[in-house]
This record gives sequence, structure tokens and C-alpha cells, in this order.
Amino acid sequence: MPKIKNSILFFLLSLLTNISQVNSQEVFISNTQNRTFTSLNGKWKYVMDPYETGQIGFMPLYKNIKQKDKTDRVEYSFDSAQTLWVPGGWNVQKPELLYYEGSIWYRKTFDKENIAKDKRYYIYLGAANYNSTITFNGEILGEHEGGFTPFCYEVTHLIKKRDNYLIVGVNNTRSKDQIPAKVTDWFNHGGITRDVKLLEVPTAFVSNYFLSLNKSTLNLKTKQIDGSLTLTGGTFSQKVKVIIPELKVNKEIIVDSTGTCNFTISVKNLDLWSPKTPKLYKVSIETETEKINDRIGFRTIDTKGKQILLNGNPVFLKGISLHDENPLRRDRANSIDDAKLVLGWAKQLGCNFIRLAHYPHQENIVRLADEMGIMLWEELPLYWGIEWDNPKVLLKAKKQYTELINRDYNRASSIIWSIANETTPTKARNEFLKAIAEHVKSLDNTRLLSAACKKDQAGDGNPENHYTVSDPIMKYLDIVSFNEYLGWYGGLPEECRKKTITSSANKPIIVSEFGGGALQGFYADKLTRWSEEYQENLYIENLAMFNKIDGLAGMTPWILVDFMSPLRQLPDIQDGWNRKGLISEKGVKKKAFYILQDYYKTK
Ligand code: GCB
Repeated sequence: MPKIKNSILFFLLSLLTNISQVNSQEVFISNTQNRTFTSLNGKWKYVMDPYETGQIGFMPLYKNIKQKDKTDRVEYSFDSAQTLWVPGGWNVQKPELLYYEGSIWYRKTFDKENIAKDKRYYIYLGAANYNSTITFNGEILGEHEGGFTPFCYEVTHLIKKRDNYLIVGVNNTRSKDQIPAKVTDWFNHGGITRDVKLLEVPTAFVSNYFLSLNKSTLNLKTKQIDGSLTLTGGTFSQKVKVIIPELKVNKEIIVDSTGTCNFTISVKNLDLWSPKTPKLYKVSIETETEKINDRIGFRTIDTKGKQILLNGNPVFLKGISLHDENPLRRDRANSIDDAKLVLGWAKQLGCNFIRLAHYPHQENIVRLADEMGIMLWEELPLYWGIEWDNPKVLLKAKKQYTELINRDYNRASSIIWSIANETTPTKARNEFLKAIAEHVKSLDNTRLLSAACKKDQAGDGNPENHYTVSDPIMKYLDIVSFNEYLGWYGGLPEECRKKTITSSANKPIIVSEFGGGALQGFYADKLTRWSEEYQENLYIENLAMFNKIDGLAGMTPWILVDFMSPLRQLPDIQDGWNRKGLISEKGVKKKAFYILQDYYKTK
């Protein structure tokens, strides 16, 4: 008898494990804005958990425990708790949370009157920084690591007509085995920073699809679009249609029960996407039970020797770097209006390119860049201090990259994946980044690879006044990029006149950062630190130096707008802001803005 009991227990346990596997984030659902969903944005109740135990008074927070009668001991209460706005970092919402690093548990309650039998329901989070525990109606759905990429969990088996409660614990404690690691030069906005949605999809649904222009057909009259898609939940073969009305495409695809399928589509008279003509086509993906609309542009991006080729033509990337922050609201960006603000400034500067530093930005900005014709560099926070020799960190990086590529593959604006920023070459780091380069290429060979490298140190065999870039990871990259702060972190701007820069690779070069700080409205002579004149002169000298580089294919100066950083505490100058912006945190342009604007007019 006990034996039977044990086996029943084992069976039940294995069922449970299976359920938790099913619930764990194994499906990636893209293009959520064009699917059926209920927004769960708005005010959420919250309970702080500074000791990060997940419980208060020995009672788990995700159980949403309430006092039953006057004898009952319960030491927390979501019902009478204060609220935080979602999406949004918690730091700027309450003065006592400004520098808070720890856990906060959020709760959202909602009713769902029309629960359809032939539908499935998923909780989708655009991003939560950094570790999240997702629970629904008292069940743990899973945990997600990474502060900038989207994820979802199925709740079909748990959703009710009334009184659903979604409780999410978010922890933004920094740690050396995370990505990013302990120290960054940006603000650690904690919490649910992007949209939360309850998605409603058919039982079998197209969770993701990937469309891109086949490079080898670029110069042909009839071009080819390469495609693949994933049907989730289908138990038998099913028809899926890809429809592009303007191109008279109505392609029928049979997806078998494996759920994935590759296909090609021939197209005539295709207008290519470019910054000058950011043509997007209406694309619909249809099954018998759903229709997903999208707007997709088709282009190729390639290199030839030291040139970057967009649709086969050389292009100079007139760029600027950017953090995903709205300086006016002092918060992580999370809306189309936030995206319009910064892309509007970049357009005024004359940019056709933006480096989305140093982590995946909100999806709205990538979609708006598609519409506005701005090319993008996207990256993960493989930044200072990463534990290169920790295999778990490598797995995390691969997972974050997979999530980002799943989200943005169909965006024509996104042309470069950058795999690291300012990391010192060591054996462990080189192997790690080689593995990441291979991973990214295996998921997406329609974009270029780069990394913001360091140039070689002085005294490493180069003649005086001559810099080279010879980072060993360059061989895995399509573009050589480097950050260079001459005139700010070493020497005065005038020294730029003496320096020359080369790279040993026959590849295009992007200057991925340069710049210096200025307090907007502080005017002095060009040798006075923090003055607008100092920054202005630094731009003049640096631009002249970079202009001499053989193979210069673009640049992304540091940075469009001042951004929050706890590393920057000089009173009355920085006050918690990195001042290298060409625009102040109040939206006022500094003198150097116009220097770069004039330079871009010549390009
Ligand atoms: C860098 C980093 C960037 C910093 C910048 C600075 O090289 O890549 O994250 O914010 O320098 O301002 O020092």
C-alpha cells in the first residue's frame, strides 16, 4: 500500500512538474500590440519586501492572504496598501523609493467576464527590472530574469470570471552574476517598467513569424522574401496564410504538427525600406481562427570592405547614442510619446541612425524608427564587470538575446546587433563573446554584428600619437566599433589634432562613443570643464580627428540627452545626472548639438 501511495505521489508530482514546465515561459508571443488583449496597466497595489523573502509574517505574498476574522493574524494587506503606476520605475514614484534596491510585490485584480472556451490566455510583461516572480490566483507561474526583454505565461487553466489577482514580485538588487553586473553608468529603475497585458489567442495560434528580404535576390526584378513561423498549440497540420495586399501576395502555408515552418515568397515591384523612403507594407498572418496585422519593411544590410551597404548602396551612419529614459519624467521610457520625444530630437540633429544603449529599449521606439526611417543599433547590457567565466551568465545572455531577436526581427530599422560594450579582452571574455556572436548569427543572419570595443592602450607597440583597434573579437564581427574619450577622460580636446586611428581589419568603422560633459546654461571659455564651450570645442576637435579615419562608416556620439546616473554626484553640476547629453534633462539644446548638426549636414 505505501508503495502505491508513493507512486501516486510521484505521478502527481510529475504532473505538477509538467504543468509548471507548460507554464514556464516556453512560448514567445510577438507583436502583442496587434493582438486581442486587455491592458493591465494602471494603478497596482504594492507591498515592499526589503529582505527579499517573498513573505511577510511568514506568509507568502503571492497568496494574497486576507484577515478572515478578528482573531486572524495577517501581517500584510494588499487591499489597504498604497499604489504604484504600471508601467513605470518605482524609484521616481515615491520619494522613499528613489534609491531603493530590493523586492516589491505588486498586485493587480481584475474580472474577465467573457472567458471563451476556444481561447487561451497569457499574462504578458513588456519588461520588469530585474528578476520577477509571476503568480496568478495563488499559483506561481514562473520566474524571469533580465530587466529589458518581454516574457509571458499562460493562465488559461487559472483564469476566472471574477476576482483574478495577478501578483508579481520584482527585485532590482544588483549582483555580479547578472546582465548587467554590479556597476553601470545608468540608473537602476526598478519594477514593472513596461506594459502588462492579458493576451487572448486561439487554441492554436501563430506565436511568432519572421520575414526578411533574401539578400541574393536584391538586384533581381523578382525578389524573394524568406519566412518562417511558429504555430503554438496545433495538434494537426493547419493552413496559415501570409497576405501582403499591396504586393498581391496571398501565400498559403501548411504547418505540420511540429509547429514550425519555413517558406519563401516571390515579390515583384518591391519598394525597399530606407531612411529616405521608410516604406512599410501591411502584412497579415491568417489562420482559420485569427488574423494578425503588422507593418513590415524590407531591406538588406551588408558590408563590402570598409563600407556599410544598405540595399546595396554605401551609407554613412549619422548617429547618436541614447538611453531608454524620458528625462522630463525622470523615468524609464515606456510609451509612444516617450519615443516621439527622443526620436524627434534625433531627427532635428540630422540623424539617420541611433545606438540604443546599453540594453534593449522599449518596443515602441523600434516600431517608431521603422515608421520614421531611422536605423538602429541594439544591444544587451554585456557591459563592465560581466562574469565571463560563469556558464550560467552565458546562458542568461543567450536567453536575453533570443527574447530580443524574437521581439524585433521584423523591424527593418534594426540593422546591427552589438554584443558588448567596453569589455577588456581576456580568454574567458573572448570565448564568451564568440559564443554569443555564433548564437546571434544562428538566430538572425539578416543583420550585422558589432561590439563597442576599447582601442589599444598607449605603449602597446604603436607609434606615439597613433591608436589602433585590434580587439581579438573583431574577427567575429562585421563592423569594428570603439569608444574614444580623448579630450575628456584623458588629455584636452586639442590633443585630437595629433592623433591618428586605424584598425587592422578590412571592415567598416563606427565610433560608438565619444563626448564630454556640460551643464546646460553654464557658459565660460573652451578650457573650463562643464561649460557648454568646453563640450562644443571637444566636438569640433573630435569630429576633425575621426573624419581622417580610413573606413569611417558612422558614429554615435555619447549622448543625445543627459541621463540619470548614481555615479555622477558633483554638486550643482551633475546632481545625479551624466551631463554628456547634447540636450539637457529639461530638453534644452547645448552648443555642441549644433556642431554635430552642422557636421551631419556635410555627410
Ligand atoms: C562609457 C560607457 C557609458 C558611459 C560613458 C561615460 O564609455 O560606455 O556607459 O556612460 O562612458 O559617460 O563615461
